[in-house]
Amino acid sequence: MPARESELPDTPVIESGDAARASLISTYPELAEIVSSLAENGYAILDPEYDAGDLATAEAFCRDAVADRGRIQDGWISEPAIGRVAVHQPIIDLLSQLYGRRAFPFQTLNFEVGTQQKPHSDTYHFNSSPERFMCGVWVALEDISPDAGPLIYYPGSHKLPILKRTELGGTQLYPDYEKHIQRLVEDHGLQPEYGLLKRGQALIWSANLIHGGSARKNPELTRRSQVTHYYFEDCAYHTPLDFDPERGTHFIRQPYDLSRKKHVLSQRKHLDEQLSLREIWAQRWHLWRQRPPRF
Ligand SMILES: O=C(O)CCC(=O)C(=O)O
Repeated sequence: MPARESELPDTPVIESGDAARASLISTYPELAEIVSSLAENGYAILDPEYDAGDLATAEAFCRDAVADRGRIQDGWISEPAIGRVAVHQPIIDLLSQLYGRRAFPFQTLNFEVGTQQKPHSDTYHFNSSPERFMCGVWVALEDISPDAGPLIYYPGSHKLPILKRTELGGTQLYPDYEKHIQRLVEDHGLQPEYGLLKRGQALIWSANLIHGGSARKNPELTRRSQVTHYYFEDCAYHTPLDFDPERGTHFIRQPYDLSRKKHVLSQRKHLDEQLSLREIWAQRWHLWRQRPPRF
């Protein structure tokens, strides 16, 4: 990892030019396949060798706690095994190498069944300045059946320009965004692939990769899984979805770094905005809610 701030890249290494990626591969030859898959397709599948006990506990959490609720955000607050999957050091080290800045997990989601979530890019939910320093790591907690509504993603879509909230027409409600993404998929002739992962495998997706949950062909089937969202050090973090068109400002996040167990301040040098009152209160609420994780 680069030691000094001045050496930190402005673009993730995997999304930089050939020279940066070649240099990464010459340092870590074992990463060649992952690097080229992320660069070309915007995703990579691997086995990060999670602890078998943690996978079993996280799966049981999906079965018992998530169950009918569909999803639980930040299950690590009550279940340490979920936190341990999120802070799994080999994944943090790998992401840090692939992006050129230290990665940190800031949110988990656990699912019992397929989400059937419409296609979207995480850059609309969580973006950064410099942009694209965010990714998702989706972990199969059981073997995923094609009929269970597996993850769906569109290889290559991460190369599309990042959509700005102001580019959306209409009332700019979330369904307008989803329609816009559907049009993009059709206009670009993007072809889907499905995440038929085996238990313990993980899929890394780039911030701008279009993905979602496919149809559950067999509603009896479970699709126990965990996704952890990661940001990278020394950026500003924001939520484009909550862009304030009247003020022309982003909603700035102060994400909680699960690996270091503290909030990370958005770096003001990357922004020319002031924090809104809402953001200041959101920050205080997060601090109040913060409790020492047990993992
Ligand atoms: O697991 C899924 O079906 C989708 C998850 C997802 O889209 C997300 O976490 O951004």
